Amino acid sequence: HHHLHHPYQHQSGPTPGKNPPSSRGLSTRKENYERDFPVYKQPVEVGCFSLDSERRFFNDSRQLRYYSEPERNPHFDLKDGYKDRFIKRDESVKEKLDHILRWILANRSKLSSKVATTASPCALDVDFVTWRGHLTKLLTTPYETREGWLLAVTRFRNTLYISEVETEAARRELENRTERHQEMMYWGYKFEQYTCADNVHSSPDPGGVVNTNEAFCTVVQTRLTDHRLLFSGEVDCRDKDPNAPGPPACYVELKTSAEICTPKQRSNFHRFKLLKWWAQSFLPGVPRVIAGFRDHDGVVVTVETFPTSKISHLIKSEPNCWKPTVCMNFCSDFLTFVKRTATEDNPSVVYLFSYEPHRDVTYSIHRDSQYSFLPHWYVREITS
Ligand code: 0WD
Ligand code: CA
Repeated sequence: HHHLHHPYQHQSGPTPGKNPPSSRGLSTRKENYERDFPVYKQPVEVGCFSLDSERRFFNDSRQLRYYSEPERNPHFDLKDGYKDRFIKRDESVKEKLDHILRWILANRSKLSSKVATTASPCALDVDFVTWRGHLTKLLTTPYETREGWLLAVTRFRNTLYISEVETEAARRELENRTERHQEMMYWGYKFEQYTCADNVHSSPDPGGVVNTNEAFCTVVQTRLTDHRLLFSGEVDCRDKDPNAPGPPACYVELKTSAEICTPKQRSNFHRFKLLKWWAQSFLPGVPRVIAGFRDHDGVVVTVETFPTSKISHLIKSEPNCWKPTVCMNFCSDFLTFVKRTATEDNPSVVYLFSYEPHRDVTYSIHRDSQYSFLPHWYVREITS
């Protein structure tokens, strides 16, 4: 094991094929990231988009739903409708950043202070474009001991685009999902149907069809240390009250989780699940996570609210628990590492960053490969 004071190992510049991986990695050891909390600007919503029941893109909030508070002990049956009222998104279609890129093209004027000229290489006034879910994975990396990740990065007009690539292990897991596991993945969407209404004045319709093609996504801009970020994340619903604060403060994240019966289950919930919930909602500034705790038979027995800002205090009693500062400092240092590494500005070049549990982050470089992800329609439109 390494004993480094700095998260970076010595880097002798990108001479592909010559450096062994150990000489150009980024440490993922949590001890290296326990410093002051980095600057993270309050996230601002700059737009939103919707994906309809056929996964078509709309530059508006038509799929935004309204939170309808259930009873504290509702007895929602999450199994209902799995066989006959469920339309599942085709997971074999890899959408990469396409929806975000479509949003950028439709809203380009909002993202550039300057009039685009050939002399100005910075087409967008941001350093990174990605999904919120990819950033969540980065935040939790120093505590992730089970699953690795692959992130493809392309520098184009001085903006770095980050898009996930499915790992071999994830693909195998997807293939080997049991019938029980498939059904359990439906439970989360069914909980949304019990608690979300289509309009301010309507009520949830548990008798309807659950269609996982439908989504409402917020697009937020913020800054982590010296990294200007633009990312999008799916939002489950918003506060019904018209006097509620504006987005993202009115947004609500819905979760389901197994009910907690033993001290061991409680500790695991704090150490693993609350870390993921906190990271996901903290990034876009979603203030509330509402959890439906279900029994082994898929019936929600209690509903509880977790204010995002209180989650990190809740876990302080837990021995060797996670720390928000470690998550944010690792993410900031990873983005610095990406900026230094992905230097060639070329839409068909991919820098592939790889994390395997208990290892450093390493990278490899790929030209015109299967990993290229910026579509021609985007490159053409941005360049013209
Ligand atoms: O291409 C990819 N590798 C991915 C694409 C990975 C993750 C997401 N996506 C896309 C999809 O277009 C989806 O609409 O991202 C959108 C959601 O993005 P996100 O908010 O950045 O993702 P994340 O924070 O991981 O998940 C938020 C919600 C999930 O809710 P829970 O409560 O389980 O965290 O988005 C859903 C899910 O409901 N979700 C997805 N929907 C479609 N495709 C996916 C996915 N791959 N992953 C999570
Ligand atoms: Ca959710």
